[in-house]
Amino acid sequence: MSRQLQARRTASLRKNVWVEFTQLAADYKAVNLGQGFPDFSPPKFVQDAFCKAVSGGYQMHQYTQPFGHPPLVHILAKFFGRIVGREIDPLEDVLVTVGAYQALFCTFQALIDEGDEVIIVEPFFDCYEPMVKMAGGKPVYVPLRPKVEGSAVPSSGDWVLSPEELASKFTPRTKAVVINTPNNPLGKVYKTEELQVIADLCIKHDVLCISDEVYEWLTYDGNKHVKIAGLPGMWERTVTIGSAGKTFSATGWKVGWVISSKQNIQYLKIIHQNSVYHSPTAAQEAVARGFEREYELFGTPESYFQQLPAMLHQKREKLASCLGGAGLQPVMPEGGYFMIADISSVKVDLSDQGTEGEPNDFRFVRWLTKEKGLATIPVSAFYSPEHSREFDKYIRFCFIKEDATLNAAEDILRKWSQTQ
Ligand code: IK2
Repeated sequence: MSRQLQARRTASLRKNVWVEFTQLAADYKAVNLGQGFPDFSPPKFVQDAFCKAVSGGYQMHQYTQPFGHPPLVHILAKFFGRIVGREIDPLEDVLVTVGAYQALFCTFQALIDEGDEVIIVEPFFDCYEPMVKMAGGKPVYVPLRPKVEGSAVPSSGDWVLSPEELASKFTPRTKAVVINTPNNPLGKVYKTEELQVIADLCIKHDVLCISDEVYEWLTYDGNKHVKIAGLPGMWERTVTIGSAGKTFSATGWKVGWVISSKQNIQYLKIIHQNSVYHSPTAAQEAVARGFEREYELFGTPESYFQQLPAMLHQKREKLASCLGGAGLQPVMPEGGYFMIADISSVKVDLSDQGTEGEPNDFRFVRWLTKEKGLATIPVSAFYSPEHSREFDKYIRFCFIKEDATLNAAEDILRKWSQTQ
């Protein structure tokens, strides 16, 4: 073909970090603390619900309602209505999507126009940037920065936004701000006061807030997840995104959702019905049953939303102690299932791990995977090119892994520290 093959919208997009590093982990059969998925099964009650759905008659194998399987939209509306303390209309205020990925895609496609500016708080889940660009928007970045350098046990809570810096990013072209709480990769859980600063600016400048809350149940040490949509004046201007993959440890099911006011959701529906039409029926059915159970058990020790963070809390402690032992300074996450660690005190020769000028963390992660058999993710992939150099001294570990996997990682780190 002699004519231009590549559509312009793909031309300025960066290489996707998951493609290279997931393949590298597989090629080197590394202990994988890289990509964020559990290496264990989802809880039995949702697995049983899925099996029951699959053997439950022809309807579960056919199309369901395009904007969400009826039992799922009803329970999502009931569940989240109780949390935000308002009536949520299951048919107008909820859209079920193919994972949170497609929820994000629909949001940017439906609400961002050519030339709109979208403020993205860094570090950010990497797909926000290409999705904004594919919609014709312009990403504008503002980083969380650690406020206490060198504290004994650095915490993700020490990473904060400067209200002045954030305010300076708003212009008449700003259409939306994107936040992620609990944050991937940092684990920061925004406090109400921090969300209020963002909310006040959104209201002042008449801007939307896109709030990615896929790790909402995973908080530690008494930190509480707060929904910005629940703050005064924010419901109409907030688009809240969730994921059954993260909620029920079933990332392969690809069920996600968006909850917002009808005035926003109506436009997301246009993108959704003209792209994927709906998320698989049986998976939606199983997620609905999972939420129905959790609705009844909410706040009790039997609730999976209590049990999963309790289990992850122990894994977080285990990982933090073995990283520290190997000279990698962890930043203790308040939420989510990732931990970043500072690699600056580790001295290794990275000269043959990629091209000169590439961020240090990319080269370090290649070295760690190939030479030590431990797969992780470079943190600068979660930053814009303008800020990535400032943060390329960190790598990310995923701790939603079997204890056997974490033990294998601990062994690698222990042996390595003995040779340092
Ligand atoms: N939003 C955030 C913040 C996510 O972390 C994810 C999933 N990412 O996990 C991969 C990793 O970081 O290793 C998503 C959205 C997408 O969620 P879903 O799997 O429901 O599409």
